[in-house]
Order: sequence, then C-alpha cells, then structure tokens
Amino acid sequence: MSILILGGDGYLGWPTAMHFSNRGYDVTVVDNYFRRNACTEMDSGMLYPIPTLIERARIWHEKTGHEIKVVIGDLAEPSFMRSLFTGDFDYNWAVNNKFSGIPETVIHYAEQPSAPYSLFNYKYADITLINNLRVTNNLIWAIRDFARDTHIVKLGTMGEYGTPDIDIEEGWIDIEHKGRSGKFLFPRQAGSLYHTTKIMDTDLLWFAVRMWDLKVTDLMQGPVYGIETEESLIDDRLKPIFNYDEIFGTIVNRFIVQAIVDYPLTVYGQGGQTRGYLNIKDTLQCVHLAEKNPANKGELNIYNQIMETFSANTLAKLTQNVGKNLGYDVKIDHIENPRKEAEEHYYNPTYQGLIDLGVIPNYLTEESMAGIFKVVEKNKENIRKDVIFKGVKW
Ligand code: USQ
Repeated sequence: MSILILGGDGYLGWPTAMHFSNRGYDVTVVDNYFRRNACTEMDSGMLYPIPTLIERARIWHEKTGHEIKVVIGDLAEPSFMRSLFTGDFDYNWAVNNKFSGIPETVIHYAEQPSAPYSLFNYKYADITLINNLRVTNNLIWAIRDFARDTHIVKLGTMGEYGTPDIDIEEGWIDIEHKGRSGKFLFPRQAGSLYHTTKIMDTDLLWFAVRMWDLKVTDLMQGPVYGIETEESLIDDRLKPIFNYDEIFGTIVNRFIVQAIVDYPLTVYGQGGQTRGYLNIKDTLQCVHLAEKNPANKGELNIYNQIMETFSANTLAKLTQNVGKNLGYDVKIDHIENPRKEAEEHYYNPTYQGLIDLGVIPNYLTEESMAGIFKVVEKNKENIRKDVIFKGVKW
C-alpha cells in the first residue's frame, strides 16, 4: 500500500510517516519546511533541535531498514502538487528513486496549524488563508484529474464547530424545517482565521465529493499533546517537533514546560474553556483506522478525533498535581485572555465513531502526564522563558 503524507515534517506528519512505514506501507512525505521556517522567523521555542526531513529519513532507514521517501516542495504550487500524482518529480531522498505510483491514500496535514499565527498580523493571516486553501484546492484537483480512486484523509479540527449551546454531532446534523427534513454539515463557527480555513477546507472537500465522487475522510481533531510514539522510542533523533511557545505550542505541552521552569501556568482568563484532547499516540491510531476504513466514492466521512474533554482549569490543576509529585512547586496564573473566546460555556461533543472503528484511547492521567514531564525535563536547558507568552491578541 502506498501512502502520500502531505506535511510530513510537522508535529504529527513525521510520527504518522514512521507509524505507517513501520507497518509495511510504502510511505512518501512531502513538506516545504513551513513550520521550521515560521518558528525561526517568529523566534519560537522548540524543545530540542530536529534533524532535517532528509536526515530523519536516513536515520529511520539506518535504524529500521524501512524507507520513507522525501520530497521537498511547496504544495500550494499547483504544478508541484500535480507532479506527485504523475511521477514528474524527483525525490530529495529515497533508497529507490522509482516512482511509488498513485497512492491509495493521501493524508493531508500540509497546513499552517496555529490560531495565534493566523491572527498575529495581516501578513500571517494572508499566508494562512493562501496556503491552507490553495493546498486543499490543489489536492482535490489533482485527485480529480489523476487519482479518482485515492482516499483523502484530511486533518480538520474540532474548532470548526466552535462552542455552540447544543450538543456537537460528528460532522452531520439532521434538520427538520417547516415539515421537511434533511442532513447537513453541522453548523460551523470558528474562533480564529486558522480555524476558519479548516471550515473552508471542509466545504471544498464536500464540494469535491458531491461533484466528482471523491472519497474523503475529514478528521475533526482537538488539541494534541505528548511527545513519544512507538517509533520515536527507536532513536532520540526521531522525536517530533515539539513547541512550547505561544504560537505553535498547544496547552498541555505548554503547561508541562511551564511547570518545569517555574513559570506560573498561563490559564487564559477564567479557564472554563473546554476542548476535546488526545494523545499524539491516538492521532496515529485514528489516522490509521481512517486509512483502513476508507470513505466510499461520493462520501465524506467525518469523525470527531478526541478522546476526552477538559477545561483549561482542569488541565492546570492536573499539571500542578503531577508537578508536585515530581518535586515542582507549580503556580497557576489567570492572565488576561488574549483570545476572543467563551471562557464559560456548554460543551458536549459526540466522539464515538473512531472508538467504534477500534481506537483504544490513551487517556491523560497523572501517570501519562508524568511520562511527558520526564522527556521535557531531559531537555530543560533548551527552554526559553521569553517565548512562553507574547500576548498575540485576537
Ligand atoms: N489556552 C490557555 N493557556 C495557554 C494556551 C491555551 O488557557 O497557554 C487555552 C486557549 O485559550 C484555548 C485552549 O486552551 O481555549 C486550547 O488552546 P491551544 O493553544 O492548545 O489550541 P488551539 O489554539 O485551539 O489549536 C490547537 C492546534 C490546532 C488544532 C486545535 C484543535 O494548534 O492546530 O486545530 O488545537 S481545537 O482546539 O479543537 O480546535
């Protein structure tokens, strides 16, 4: 089985590549190093340096004998995207330069993933919109023109739904209106420009499914936390990119880093903001099960990719307890919320679909969080306090 991973250098893309490669898939990763370059440009903190994608693929090959083919390029460029399906490109690294052929599955992570980045200033808002929408549009056209049987697995976000006062369904809702009824995409109301591009992605994909009978699975994922996966344990240099800064870091990873360097936990506002969370290991399980259970032609499958829900306050308390057990005196701060979001709200999403497919959740427990603390502690000397909070205002 051949798999093409778009955005294969990112926090989730690289672990996904190793996961499939380790299970015998023919994996090709594509990336333009957007995340690394943006981190350099914005002076964001990474917990440890990361080898280039080519170096990682080499290390992976040395350690496991498996090959992850690497192509460096900008997927927002239509001709580059199209070349991946016609074979009219060169691998930047591969043991065997022969074109892997049209992939059975494309996993699409190739997006600017940060809400604060998308609201930092006009320039970054524009980059977010152009990159995210163009890559998705380029992908659906390439699939339409060259690979109609290929299944697209797209990483969406729970943030597409926002925090409505009603229960959140998995993608679809049955609506009765004036005596008639129909099934529609669940109402979306994003809280950032980044999240808005994800809504637009879903609309592009849904259009392509309706018009061209493409096969698409859209995974509405919550904030991910964690570092290690089965494959990263093979060699320290295979760990994913790990950000703890305000722009690219996500809350759980940030809180753990803050606890370790004696930085009061940055709970935004009242801290009642509730989201659905998952361990990076569960992202891999979910994406793999989505790949194994493809949508049919003309079908858009949507799953809510979260394992449990927490408020920011609950996460802060958990971090404080875990820190205390490990000898840290963790303080919790409530700083003025730089975001415009509800701080107390109803939140009741459904997330049964992926469980039904067979995901076995790795829940966030004191023990699992302590495991992340241990990895972060080893890299403590790299942590820069000055990048933890900059106050990017909505
Ligand atoms: N928060 C704090 N303190 C912090 C950081 C965050 O209280 O130091 C709060 C935020 O206000 C927010 C929640 O924690 O209510 C989550 O924030 P986050 O920065 O961890 O995640 P978010 O900006 O929502 O985005 C992340 C990923 C994005 C993904 C999304 C899933 O960066 O790629 O799509 O999680 S979701 O949140 O479900 O939309």
